[in-house]
Amino acid sequence: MPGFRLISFKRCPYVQRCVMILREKNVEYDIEYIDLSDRPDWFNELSPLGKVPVLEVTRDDGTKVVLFESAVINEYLDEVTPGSLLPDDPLERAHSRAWCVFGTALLSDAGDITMARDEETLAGDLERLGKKLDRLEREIDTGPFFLGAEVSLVDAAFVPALQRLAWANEFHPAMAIFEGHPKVARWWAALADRESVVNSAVPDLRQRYEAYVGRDRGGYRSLVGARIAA
Ligand SMILES: N[C@@H](CCC(=O)N[C@@H](CS)C(=O)NCC(=O)O)C(=O)O
Repeated sequence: MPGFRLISFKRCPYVQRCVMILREKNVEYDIEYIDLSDRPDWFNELSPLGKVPVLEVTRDDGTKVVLFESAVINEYLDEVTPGSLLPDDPLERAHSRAWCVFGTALLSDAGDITMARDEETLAGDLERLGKKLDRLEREIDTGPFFLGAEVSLVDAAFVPALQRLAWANEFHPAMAIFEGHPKVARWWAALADRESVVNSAVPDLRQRYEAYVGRDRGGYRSLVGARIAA
């Protein structure tokens, strides 16, 4: 097995996806945290897009390959470890990958609602999010996970979005994010306490997230952030 060094930023949702899969697959790895607001030179050199996650893979002969993009990293990790977290059938596999992309879109919506600074913006963001959650609700079958009984790469793609939506919902329950979406709520409930999800980020992720969302942003505070600060 090659050596794995994952470069992370403590609050990064995309890195969480990769850590979850490393843990689901019982892979040994080193993790190194950087400060994205003060990027070390070696990171600028290493990361082609200047983003985390980056997975530096050391082959048995000592040569290294740098992978980037959470979805690409996860597919690679899945391929080189026993058992597959994607369906065998090419069409079903493509369908799963498509839903991983949907997970990224949901993460973007979750970011928008946590950062909305006025009620009008928040209402628009919530409407857009609601439509996505309605669609997701129709897509989930028997659960408990997206593809059924077993965790898959699709679950990993959604974990950061579902986690942040659950937090936003607590701070601002009027959002009622999971109301009318019982399957999505059950799905997150099945994932939330899983070891790979709990340990997908640093233990104080939630405090870091709260500090970030609640902090003064150029004289403004997001509505969710204001609830945290209150
Ligand atoms: N599509 C990328 C997104 C990664 C990403 O945006 N990471 C953020 C941190 S959470 C980052 O490194 N941002 C720094 C930048 O954009 O300069 C993935 O899935 O890995």
